[in-house]
Amino acid sequence: MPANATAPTWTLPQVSHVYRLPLFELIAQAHAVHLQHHPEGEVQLCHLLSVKTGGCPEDCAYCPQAARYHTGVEATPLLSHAEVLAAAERARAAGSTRFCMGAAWRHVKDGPEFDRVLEMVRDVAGLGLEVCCTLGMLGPQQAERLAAAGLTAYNHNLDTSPEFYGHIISTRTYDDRLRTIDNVRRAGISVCCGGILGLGESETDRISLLHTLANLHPPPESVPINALVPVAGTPLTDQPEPPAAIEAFEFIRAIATARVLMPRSKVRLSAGRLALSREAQALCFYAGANSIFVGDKLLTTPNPDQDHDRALLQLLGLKAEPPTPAARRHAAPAGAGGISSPAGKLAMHAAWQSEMDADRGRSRFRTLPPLAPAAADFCSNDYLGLTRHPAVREAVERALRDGLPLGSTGSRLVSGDHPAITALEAGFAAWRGTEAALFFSSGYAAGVGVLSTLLRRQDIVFSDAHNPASLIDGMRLSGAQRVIVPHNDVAAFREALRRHPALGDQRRFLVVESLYSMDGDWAPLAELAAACASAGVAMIVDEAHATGITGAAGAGCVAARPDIEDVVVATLHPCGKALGAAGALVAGSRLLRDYLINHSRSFVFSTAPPPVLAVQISAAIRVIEQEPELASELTAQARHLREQLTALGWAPGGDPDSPIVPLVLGSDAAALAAAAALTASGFAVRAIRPPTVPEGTARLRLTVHAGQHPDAARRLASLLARAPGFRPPAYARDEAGALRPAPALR
Ligand code: SAM
Ligand code: DTB
Ligand code: SF4
Repeated sequence: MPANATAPTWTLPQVSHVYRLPLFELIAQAHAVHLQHHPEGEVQLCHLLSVKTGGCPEDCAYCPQAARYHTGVEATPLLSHAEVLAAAERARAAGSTRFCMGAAWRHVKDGPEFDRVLEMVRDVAGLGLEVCCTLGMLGPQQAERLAAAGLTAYNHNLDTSPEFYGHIISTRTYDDRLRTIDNVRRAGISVCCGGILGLGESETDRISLLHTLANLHPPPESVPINALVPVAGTPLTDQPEPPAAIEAFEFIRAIATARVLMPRSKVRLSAGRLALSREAQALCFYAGANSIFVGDKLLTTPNPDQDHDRALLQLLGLKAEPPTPAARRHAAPAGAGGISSPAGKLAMHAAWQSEMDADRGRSRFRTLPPLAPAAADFCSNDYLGLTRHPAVREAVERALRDGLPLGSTGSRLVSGDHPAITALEAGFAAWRGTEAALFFSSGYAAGVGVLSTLLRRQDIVFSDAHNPASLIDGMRLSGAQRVIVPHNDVAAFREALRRHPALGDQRRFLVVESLYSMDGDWAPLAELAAACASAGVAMIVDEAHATGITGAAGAGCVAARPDIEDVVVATLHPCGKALGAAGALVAGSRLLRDYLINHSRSFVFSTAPPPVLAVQISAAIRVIEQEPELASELTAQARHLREQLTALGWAPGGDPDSPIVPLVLGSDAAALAAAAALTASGFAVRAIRPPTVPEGTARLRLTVHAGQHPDAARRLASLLARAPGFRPPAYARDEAGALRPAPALR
């Protein structure tokens, strides 16, 4: 017999009566009902994962994932099977017994993506977890396929009352929703259906929603009650008078009423817990809520820290619902079929192999190429040739001869500072014109370390759409709300500032590169800084490709520019490009340096770079200061290569004096073929493919170098012109500088 089959049908006046009982009476009744039907003090922990985020065509006024609203949620492709399985394993290890996968789809379509979701369902179920999906509207056959794959439950919310629904969503009807729920039910999948409070609905609407839910036949086995998580950019939040947050007591009333009306259902205290006090959550549990979503993220919005949840449950004397016997079997220690048993390892290798086979099929499989031949280097970032400069080599050799230790022996906080490193930091700060600098072990460690430290979870960070991975990962790790700004678009940035004001103690940051590695164009730093100055936004600038080749004494775009410097809290200077070494310096105030030494985990927990690296970088900086002609020659080489390509009908990207010269070819295969042909002729050239660059813009990223033979650029261009099958790229820059298909060139 299905759960709730014997539940009474509730009339609207009855529901209204329950909902409006004096609060303590309502909670007492709900608690009593709860004890009759559920184990006392048990809460099911569930984990949510957005397997396909953003880009949804629907217009749900609360939802950050609707494509039509500018919420900063990026549309991303369906996650890989391995990513989902790994997340499910982690969820299970952390005590969740239910794993819910969400996709921002209007409806489920048969096809390869749905096939992949079915595989995910099958394998997550295989871990012994309850599996729930929320994928939008569902037809009868698709529901059956999900059931066959082992789906436990399907989440499809009514969201609000039938009367208020039209104020919130216009692209699908209440009846559409009921049809999906019916299809789920008929396929034998259990129904998870609830709503959101705080959309601006009235008390009568809340009563009507609960009335509708309780009268589904049978009522849903699972009833998520969400409080609106307001997200800037959604119409609900951006209107002149956004709805007031739902009052905690109203929320508790809704939970308690749901418990009384649907005695056997799991009542899930879902989105919005960050805005509920621990005391309010405690009352929800007492009133019959017996499930929460754990993990620091719901689908796209933040959720309480899992340790805090654990502490709260412990404080209240509640315990997590135990895993099913199947899950316990799966979680058995190594040697009994766990991940480190031979079978687990074999399965893991098979999974990696199949993922990489798929990459190969899409021309996405990468191998480490042999060292670029010295002959014609058009791919390295050794812009000034400092990896081979005699003065740098001499400095390194002398230091080693003088007994410089080869390793740093540990992290700087533990092993202490080597004078070569402190000298580099002082020298670098003087060159760059800041109070201080701090040496990180790599550019990636600096990007991740600085951003994850300076940005707080409650902050807003505006991020250029073409920022590199190190910055993206640092921003992600910080948990700050990320607003993606179209590449180098100052007007769009000003508009984003307007749309995302700082509330309360929120801080706002802008994160950009000064010279974009894959596009070869300079950021409009002065204009961006002016916008930041008037809005009280702090800037962080990654000078990876600008350090050593531009600005005062070659120290980058921000150096000696007080108009920009005034809003910049940190500049990042990875040393693997023009400086010809590795590691990275972060420049700024003394306070910044102290703060990073104390809080930046990638600094604190990394072994310090070997002192010889500091000697090498210090020597490289001296060369840059003493030989400014290297940077001038680089600019001349860049202009020369662009002229050669343009004369032959190509449309190289990037700014005229930038040493990075992208030739966008479109498809991965075209870029790979072009790179292979040039390599075969003695040119070191690399194809750059997604995800490093946006889909459909695979390219050759050509770089020029001081000291390069002037004839090399001409030979490269003419080879491109003559090579069979090559044609001028299908992309060119429009007046605004954006890459656009260029049919005239085809
Ligand atoms: N596209 C699918 C659908 O609508 O069925 C699945 C994903 S959708 C994000 C799942 C549910 O999350 C929505 O029905 C809504 O109840 C809830 N939700 C979405 N955004 C929310 C927000 N900002 N605050 C609270 N709940 C939200
Ligand atoms: C539900 O009712 N709440 C969960 C689950 N079902 C899928 C989703 C909450 C999403 C909150 C907004 C977000 O994180 O994007
Ligand atoms: Fe799309 Fe679901 Fe968000 Fe509505 S709630 S916009 S259907 S992802």
